[in-house]
Amino acid sequence: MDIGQYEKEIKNASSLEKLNDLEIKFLGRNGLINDFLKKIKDIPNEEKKEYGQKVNQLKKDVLRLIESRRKELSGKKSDKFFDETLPGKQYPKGSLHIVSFAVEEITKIFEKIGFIRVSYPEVDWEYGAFESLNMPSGHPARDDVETSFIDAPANLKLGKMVLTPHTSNGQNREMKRVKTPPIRMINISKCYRPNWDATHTPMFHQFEGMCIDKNISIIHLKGTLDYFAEKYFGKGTKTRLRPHHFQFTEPSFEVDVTCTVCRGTAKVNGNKCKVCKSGWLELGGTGMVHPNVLKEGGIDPNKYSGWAFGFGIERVIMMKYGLDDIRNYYSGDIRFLEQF
Ligand code: FA5
Repeated sequence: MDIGQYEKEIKNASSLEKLNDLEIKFLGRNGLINDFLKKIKDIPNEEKKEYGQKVNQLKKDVLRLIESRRKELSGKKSDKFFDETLPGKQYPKGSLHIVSFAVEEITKIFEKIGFIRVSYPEVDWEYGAFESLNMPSGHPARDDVETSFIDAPANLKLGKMVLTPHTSNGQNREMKRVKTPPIRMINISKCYRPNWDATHTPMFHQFEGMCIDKNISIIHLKGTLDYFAEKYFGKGTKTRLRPHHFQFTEPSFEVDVTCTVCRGTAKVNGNKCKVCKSGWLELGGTGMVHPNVLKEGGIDPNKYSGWAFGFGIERVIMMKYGLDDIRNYYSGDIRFLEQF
């Protein structure tokens, strides 16, 4: 049981592979040191204890020598040729989802002109989604936005719980949060409506702008829409307002932007533009905040006025990149998503 014999062999091991072989030879199940242990049964009882201690000590010493030689050999440069100039492995890079990216882009555009990004609940009371917006219970305008109700007890004052069909539920909450104008809000959130086709998904996102202060007029609204259209869709994009009806704005409009494909000319290579047919694409709804909505938010309509708009994020992305089916955004098809 002389350690010297082991030490010599271990120190002479010229590679990690050779050292591994030695480890098996000395310490393996059928190795030399285990052979000593197996022989313990032949040792007289009074010597067994001392014999066992010696074998254990030998085992520890051999292990220590092997580990220290292993460290020396690992630090040595491998003899195998390694080309350091070869390019490394390329791991796929993740990126933001097309909708998350647009949310960030839109937030930045509005923050530059002093709008504050907020996010209000996606599950709200009927009060927030309708009553506070001048749409009392039973009003036919409520049918314009089909609503999904939550199976939960109703609140006596606030009504049933709904999955918000639009971000306009944030208007009343923001007025009550800020209390005294000026208010410049950009509310971005998920919305829910039971639709499913190339331009409608049951879950989608809206961004709702609202500006309230003294002497705010449609001029400010138009200026803000033009600013957004140029920043988001590109220089030269124009907007127009078409009369419309919303219960919570008066007057109300639909906003169009010049088509991103034909740049408002309605023609591509001499033919009618297939995307817009008219030179214009519909962006969403807008208008001057109705006096009843201001009152419900605790704001005096004789002192303050304001405007609001609500646009679909999936739709503006569609318009910007000329996409034809928003269901692709949520199909989970990486080949579609990694294009953006
Ligand atoms: C509204 O939701 C109003 N709350 C907008 C508004 C706000 C008007 C403030 C006035 C003042 P509308 O139902 O038209 O309006 O929806 C606005 C936009 O949401 C649509 O133009 C469309 O871009 C988007 N949108 C609506 N439903 C869906 C859907 N199922 N999937 C994807 N986008 C949708």
